[in-house]
Amino acid sequence: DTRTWGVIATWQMALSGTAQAGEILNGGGGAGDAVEALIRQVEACPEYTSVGYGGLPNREGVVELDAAYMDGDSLAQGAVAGIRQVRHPVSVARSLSARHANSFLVGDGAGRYARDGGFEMADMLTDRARNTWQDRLKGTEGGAAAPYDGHDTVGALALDGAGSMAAATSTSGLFMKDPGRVGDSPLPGSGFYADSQAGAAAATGLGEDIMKGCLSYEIVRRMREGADPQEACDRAVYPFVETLRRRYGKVGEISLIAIDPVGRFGVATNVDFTFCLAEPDRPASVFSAAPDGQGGTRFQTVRSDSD
Ligand code: SD4
Repeated sequence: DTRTWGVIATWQMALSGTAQAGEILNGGGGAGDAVEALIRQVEACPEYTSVGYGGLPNREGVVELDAAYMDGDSLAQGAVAGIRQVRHPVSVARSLSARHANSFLVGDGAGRYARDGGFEMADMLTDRARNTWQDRLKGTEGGAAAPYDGHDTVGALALDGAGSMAAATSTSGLFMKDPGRVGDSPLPGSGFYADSQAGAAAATGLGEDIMKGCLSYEIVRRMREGADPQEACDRAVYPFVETLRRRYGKVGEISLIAIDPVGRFGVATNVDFTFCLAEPDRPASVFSAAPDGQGGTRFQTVRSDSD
């Protein structure tokens, strides 16, 4: 029996995590372990200023993190939002997914659950992130709201050799966000969704706009109805970007990834986007994607793990 497996994750920063997830899956490990390991690698790296340790703070200089986990077999979900001083928010989210109720916690309550549960606590603000924040404050003195940048969520989707799927996300959200602001990443159906019988999807970009279309659920819904992952991504994302432009008047960055129960992948984006994937005959590799301007997506290989 040569069941397939696959893992896909948002942004180039997920490359080494994707390689690790690939090893887990190739060795017969589960989709949940694969996405958690992938995301923990990105959370641990201080160089990545949009996830976990080293993530950029809110406008008061406090790092508030959002993360989620979903099991595609049981549909169990766990999430945290605005959690502070926790080393690995994704692991807290996964732990919460074991609960029938009280599985999505915010702020102090999320922090207390993590501390009481023995999760590693840490000061998540690096000197580098503090300096970036201070520079931005100076740059906007007396001015309007600070511009947003450096806000790349890691989203990961895996299919394991037993046919199970999982999704997970982790982010520090928008740099200079208001205290208490929550993005799409911990919200089921917007930032992520996984159903082992239909497929899985995850998002990165301006959460407020991703939420308007519940885009991760929308993509999974289309796969359930028979679309392949690329078709599902293209048809869910590009018309919606136009809808927002027309009805709301503007649209932020939106990028989605997807995988289906036979290991096919899909991506749609309205920016220059990078993502990583690994599958049995392909080592972890980085690809770039961009809209082709005709309702579809253009791809390029950037590099592979072995380069
Ligand atoms: C949020 N979706 O908090 C996240 C940020 C992000 O690329 O992914 N930016 O809205």
